[in-house]
Amino acid sequence: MHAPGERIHGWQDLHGDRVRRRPRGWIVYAVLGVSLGVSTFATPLGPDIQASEAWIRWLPADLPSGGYLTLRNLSNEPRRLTGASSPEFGSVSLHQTRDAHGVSGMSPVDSILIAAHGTLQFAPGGYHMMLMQPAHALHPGDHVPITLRFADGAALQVTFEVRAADVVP
Ligand SMILES: [Cu+2]
Repeated sequence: MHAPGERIHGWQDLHGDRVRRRPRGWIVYAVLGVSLGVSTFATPLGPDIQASEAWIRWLPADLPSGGYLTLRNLSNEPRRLTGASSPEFGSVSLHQTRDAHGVSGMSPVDSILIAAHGTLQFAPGGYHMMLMQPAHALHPGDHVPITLRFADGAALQVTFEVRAADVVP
């Protein structure tokens, strides 16, 4: 795989044009232990959560946007995702869309467990990040940083690509 230092490099240019593109499509490499500006919270477990296919469904005007990605837990321990935040949104929350008695609705979830060596997929119709109060108008093609937080104190910054709503990834 890749050295930890190389992974760190992948999300340095959060708003720039140099978001890395790899042969198999763009993959956002994740770094654990970068936490909230409080280094004592960092958990030096290495990059054992890998994020990929991170995108935001663009919607016009001020409608809340949904954020989606795939997280792979490469470690031998379960990891619990407890929240997310972004300088680009006043509010980021974990949501789940569910069918209840034939009616689709969504509700906030406190946390999501990712099993050891498991995969958590956020996708329309299921888990998503509810992104509200954007600091700036978003446009398809923009790149937005979102920091994911885990129960063990680790944090993971991921760059999301804004895509038009009718584009199926
Ligand atoms: Cu929602």
